[in-house]
Amino acid sequence: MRVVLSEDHRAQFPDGELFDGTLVRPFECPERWDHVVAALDAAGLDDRTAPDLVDLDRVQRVHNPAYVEFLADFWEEWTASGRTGDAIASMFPLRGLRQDRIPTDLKGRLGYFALAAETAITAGTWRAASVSAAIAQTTQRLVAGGEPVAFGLCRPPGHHASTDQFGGYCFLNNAAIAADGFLADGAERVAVLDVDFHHGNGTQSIFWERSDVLFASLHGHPENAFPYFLGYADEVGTGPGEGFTHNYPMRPGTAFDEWCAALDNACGQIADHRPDALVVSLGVDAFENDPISFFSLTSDDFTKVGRRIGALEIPTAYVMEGGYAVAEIGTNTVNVLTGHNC
Ligand code: Q9C
Ligand code: ZN
Repeated sequence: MRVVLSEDHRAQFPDGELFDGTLVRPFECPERWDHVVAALDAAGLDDRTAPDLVDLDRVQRVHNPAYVEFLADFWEEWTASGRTGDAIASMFPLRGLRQDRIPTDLKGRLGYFALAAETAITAGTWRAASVSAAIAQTTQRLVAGGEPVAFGLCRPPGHHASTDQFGGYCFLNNAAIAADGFLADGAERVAVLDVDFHHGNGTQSIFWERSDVLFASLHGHPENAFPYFLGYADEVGTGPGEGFTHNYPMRPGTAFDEWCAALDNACGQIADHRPDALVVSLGVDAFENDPISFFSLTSDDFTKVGRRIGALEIPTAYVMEGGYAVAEIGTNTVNVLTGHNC
């Protein structure tokens, strides 16, 4: 299996994550990547490829150009204004406030494009996020070119990023960029399967009105889990996209039997869609010991997840999303990938 990766991910590592009233060491940390690489090494998955340069025209088929410009330029403006710390949003265009005006003030602009306050923009954010998107693009291109399956070790993750919002550790929606890349390369139908513990709100919103990209997500119930305000079962898409979004919210303590039944349903819906390609948002934070999640999948369960996805026999691009049990993230991720091929 081809694996696409880059050391440039290290550029994204904020000084702190806003958590329970203090700044803690970010859960989304560079060692996550090291543990995945170590597990790939141990499993003999050593067919490594560096990403091509990011294709920004394709990124802008998914993301608002003003948002991309914001991400690319913000840090320079932030430091030019005399600030030295990371940029954390604290005011957002919420209920009763205008959403049709982008402030000129930097904190106003930051809040306009932010979804949540735990995710800081740092000196290296654009570097890491754009390379992460490039990894998704190269992974997609390998699969479009005939590889039956490939893995993009994206970091930072992407599935919470919408067309013009960052948050939940995400800046550019790597999975959506890959899915759209398949369409740009001639696919008629694509599916995105999101098995990260958190709802893929960004991916859902990007494809909400479209019938060519089916989106299915298994996640912690929004009454109980981030991102809280999307991911209910009655969200099915709208207009031409109606019936092409499928949500499986599940409650705290959900174990593999129930989770796997949802996966099986989602896989049936994906098969019925007859996609030319599949993108998997591969978060492994459904793991029992994940520090910020509440499902109880075991490491062995992840092998079965890969086997179920592989049984679809659809050309598949896996892109890394979450997973914060750092010591086990490698085993869990690689178990999915090796399960896919057996
Ligand atoms: N009390 C991904 O897995 N908030 N993002 C956590 C915990 C943010 C997760 C708060 C979680 C974002 C890609
Ligand atoms: Zn997650």
